[in-house]
Amino acid sequence: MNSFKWSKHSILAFAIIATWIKTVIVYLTSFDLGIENGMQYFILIINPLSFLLFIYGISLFFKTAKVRNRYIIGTSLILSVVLYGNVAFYRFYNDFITLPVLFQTSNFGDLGSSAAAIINWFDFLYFADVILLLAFMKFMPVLKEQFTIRKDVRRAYFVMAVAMLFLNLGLSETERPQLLTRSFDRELLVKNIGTYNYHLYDLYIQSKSSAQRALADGSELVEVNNYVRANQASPNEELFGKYADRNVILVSMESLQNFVINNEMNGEVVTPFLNSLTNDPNTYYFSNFYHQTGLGKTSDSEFIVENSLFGLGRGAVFFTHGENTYNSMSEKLGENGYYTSVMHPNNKSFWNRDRIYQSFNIDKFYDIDSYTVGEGEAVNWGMKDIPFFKQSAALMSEMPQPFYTRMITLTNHYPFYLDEEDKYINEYTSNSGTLNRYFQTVRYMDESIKLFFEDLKEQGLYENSIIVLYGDHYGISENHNKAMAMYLNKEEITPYDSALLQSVPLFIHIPGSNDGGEITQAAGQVDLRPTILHLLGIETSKDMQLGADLFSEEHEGFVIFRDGRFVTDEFVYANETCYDRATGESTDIAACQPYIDRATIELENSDSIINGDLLRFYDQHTGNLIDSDVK
Ligand code: GP9
Ligand code: MN
Repeated sequence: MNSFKWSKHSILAFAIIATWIKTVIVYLTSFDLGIENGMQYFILIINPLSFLLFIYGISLFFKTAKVRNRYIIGTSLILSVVLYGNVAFYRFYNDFITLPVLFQTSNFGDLGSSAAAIINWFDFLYFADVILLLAFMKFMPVLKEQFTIRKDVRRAYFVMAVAMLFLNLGLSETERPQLLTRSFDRELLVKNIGTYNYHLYDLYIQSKSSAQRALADGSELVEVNNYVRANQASPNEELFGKYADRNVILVSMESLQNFVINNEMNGEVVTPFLNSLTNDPNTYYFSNFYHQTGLGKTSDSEFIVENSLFGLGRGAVFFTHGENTYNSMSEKLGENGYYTSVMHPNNKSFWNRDRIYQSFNIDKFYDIDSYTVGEGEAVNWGMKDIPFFKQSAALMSEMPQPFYTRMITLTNHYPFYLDEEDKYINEYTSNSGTLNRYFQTVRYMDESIKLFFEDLKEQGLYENSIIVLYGDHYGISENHNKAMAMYLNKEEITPYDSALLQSVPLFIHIPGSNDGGEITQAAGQVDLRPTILHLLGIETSKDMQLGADLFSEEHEGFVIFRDGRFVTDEFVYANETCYDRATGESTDIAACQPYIDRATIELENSDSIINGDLLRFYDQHTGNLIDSDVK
C-alpha cells in the first residue's frame, strides 16, 4: 500500500470535495436562488469552498490520526445538520434560518405540526457525504496512520483558503456592490457568499446587537424620554382628528427626488401628474422635505416613517434589529381599529421585511406571492408599477376598512431600465446613462400614480382615503455630479447643493377637503408618523418619537440627515461647513453650532433606543418606564 502514502491527506481532500459537491447540489435542488447568469453560477459553485477549506483545515493541527478523523467526521455531520436544517426550514418558510428565528421557539410551533410534510424519506441523502466518509475511513487503513505536517505546507494551505475567500468576496462585490455593508437579503447573501459564510455573518451581526442589548437597562431611557418630552410639538387644533377613520394609503415612490418636480428635461415635462398635485386645492405639497435614510435605503425610509426614529449609521436597521420592540405607526393604527398592511411585489425576505413587519405588528404583507406578474410586466427589480398599482387597488377593495396600507413602488430603481412601450419621453443627453434613463422611469412612475388615482376612484376607495406620496431616498448619487451639474445649469455640484438635492417630494392628498397648499418649511421623513396620526385624531403625546407634526405651530424647520448633515430654513450644514441658504455661501460655523449639538443628541438618542432595544422598557400607553428587571 506504499503507493497510498501520498494520500495520507486524502481524508481531508475527500471531506472537502464531498461536502462541497453536496452543498452545490443542495443549492441547485433545494433552494430557489434565482440564478440569472454564468457569473452567478460560478460564484454559487465556488462559494462554499473557502469556508470548507478553513473548517476542515483545522484538522491539520491535530497530532493523532484518531482525533483528526473524529474531527473531520464530526464537522461533516454538523455541517450536514446545518444544511439540512436550512432545507427543512426553507420548505416551510421559503427563507433561510437566522439565529433569532432559531431561538424563537414559537416559530417552530408551526413547523412541528407539519414536520411530516416537511421531511421526506430520501432526506438521508443530505447526509450522504458523512456516510461515504465513514466508509472511506473504515476501508482505507492509511488514514489511520500517524503523520506530522510541515508548517510551510500548512501555511500554504491556509493562504489558499484566504485567497479563495477574497476571490469569492471580490466577485460578489462586483455582482452586488455593498452586499455586506448593506446586507439586503438573505437570498442574495446565500447566493453570493454561501450558506456557511452566511451563518457566520448572521452570527456576527446578531452577537454584536445582542451584546449591546444585554448591557442596556431602562435607565438610559430616562434621558431620552426627557429630551423627547421637552421637544415634542402639540397637534394643530384645527386639523387634529379632522379626517378620523379615513383609510390611509402611503405610497413610497422609489428613488424620487424633488428636482424633477415642476421641471422639464429637454423641453419635456417629467412629472405632469405630480406637478398637477402641487397646485391642487386638496393637496399639501411639501417642497422643502428631505429623506433621512442611510445605507438601508428603502428599508430605512420605512423604518423612519413607521417609528419616527432614525435608521442606523452603519448597515440596515431592518436587518440588525429586526426583533426589537417597536411602537410602529401600524401598531398604533391597529390599536385604533385599522387593518394594516404593506404592499410590495418583491421577495418577502428582502430587507428582512417579513421578520421586522412582525415586530411592527403589521397585519398583512402583500409580497410578490400576492401578485400575478404577467408576460412583460417586470423590469429592473421586479413588477412594473402600473400593474402593481392596478392589482393593489383590487386587493384594497377587499380589505376591511378603515385600513392603513403602505405601498412600495419598484420601477424607478437603479439601473432605471424600461421596455420601449413604457417610455413616454426621450432619454436625457449627458455623460451619465443613469441620469439619462432616470427621467424616463420617473415619467413612467408619474403615469402609474395618475392611473392609480383613477383605479381608486373606480374601486370607490378614493373619497374616503388620505393619500400620502413621498420619495424614499435619492436616485442619483454623487457619482453623477457632472451630469447633474449640466442638467441643473450649474458649474459644479457643491456639498451645499448635494445636501439640498436630498430633497424628496411629499404630497398629502385629502380628496374633497379643500385643505392644501405648498408648505416650504424644512421637514423630514421622521415627521410623517405624528402628522398622519394627528390627522386621524390619534394622540402621540406619550410616544417615543423624534419627529413633529408638520401642521403643528411648533414644528421647526430643522431636518437632520443620518450622516450628521442638516438643513434648516436658514442654514445648510455639510462637509463640516455652515452655509447660509439665502446666499448659498459658507458662513460662520457659530450660526450652525446649536443645531450641530442638537443633531448629535438626536442621532445618539435614536441609536441608543435601537441598540439597547429600549422600547421594551417603555409603556407607550401610560408613558411610564417599565422596571428593567422584568424584561
Ligand atoms: C426592494 C426595494 C428597493 O424591495 O424596496 O430597495 P432599495 O435598493 O431602494 O433600498
Ligand atoms: Mn428605494
